[in-house]
Amino acid sequence: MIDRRTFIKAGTAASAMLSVNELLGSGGRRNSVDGPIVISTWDFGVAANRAAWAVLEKGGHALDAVEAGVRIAESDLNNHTVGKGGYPDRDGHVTLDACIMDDRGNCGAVAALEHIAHPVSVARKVMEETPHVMLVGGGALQFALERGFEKEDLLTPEAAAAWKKWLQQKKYQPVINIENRSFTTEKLPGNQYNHDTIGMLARDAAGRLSGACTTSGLAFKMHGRVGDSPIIGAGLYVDDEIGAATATGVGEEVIRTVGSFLVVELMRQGYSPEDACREAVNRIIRKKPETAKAIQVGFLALNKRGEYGAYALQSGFSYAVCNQNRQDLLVRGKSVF
Ligand code: SD4
Repeated sequence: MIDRRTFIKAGTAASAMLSVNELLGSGGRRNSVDGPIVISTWDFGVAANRAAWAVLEKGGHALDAVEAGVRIAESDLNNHTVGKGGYPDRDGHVTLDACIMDDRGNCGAVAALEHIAHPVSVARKVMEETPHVMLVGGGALQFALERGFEKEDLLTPEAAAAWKKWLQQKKYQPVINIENRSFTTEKLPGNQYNHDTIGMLARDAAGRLSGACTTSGLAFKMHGRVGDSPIIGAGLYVDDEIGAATATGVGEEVIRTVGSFLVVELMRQGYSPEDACREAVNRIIRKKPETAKAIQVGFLALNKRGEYGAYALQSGFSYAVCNQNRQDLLVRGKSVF
């Protein structure tokens, strides 16, 4: 795990270490690097970025990079918020949500998918091999099996134990910053954390943008609940003319504000990635001020020039940055509260 001393304040030391070009415009600092870049949410983004970088440094497509990257988080059984090993819903089902989007506006998604360890790859198949954008539940599973994905039991003994412990109290409360290992001491039953979606954005050597987002959603959610992560425009959006954005945190508020689309549209208006993310966070606060104080939502954005930034409701949000200068940077995101 990354020691918190390796965190670098966005826009301060990071600029120096990365030889970042700081461009002032539309009232905000802009961090940018030439060449390929991949950024992703939370601490586990560092390992995921490395897998994406292996694709990018060989001149590969950003789409292949983000798929390879987030699959690392999906495979990590110690991670109880993405893929196999994810915490189940209140009825004991592990249901996964994911989406992927490329530079040409192609996108695919799956929601409430059970028994398949790599939902992002099923989402990519939906994108490439069907006329549709999203498949859900039993239909998504049927499609995955037809495409040769293996049917697995995704509920690990650790996740089952945490669920049983949770059932003793049955109190559902998303807790601020429970997502982030580096900044919180609060944990759920099973000594684990509530939710950590991985959202990843990449620009490849040819300048093409792509993104992916994958999660097991909020731990112990209602059966059938789908968050923002598989919803194009909410959990992820890519517009190759402008930039890309992704979200993490309590998905209901991200869906309400169509958060990732909003961030991209703000960048279209000239906002820096960080300013666009901050404005999207402020939109959540304006719509539901009381709710916003009690939850976490973080946005992460990358524009066509390779400038990146993030903003969250609460402190404690982190994101990982990987480019030709450095592959393991973890940045502490700025926040309103
Ligand atoms: C959801 N946005 O299902 C996801 C959860 C998440 O950090 O991002 N947690 O609402």
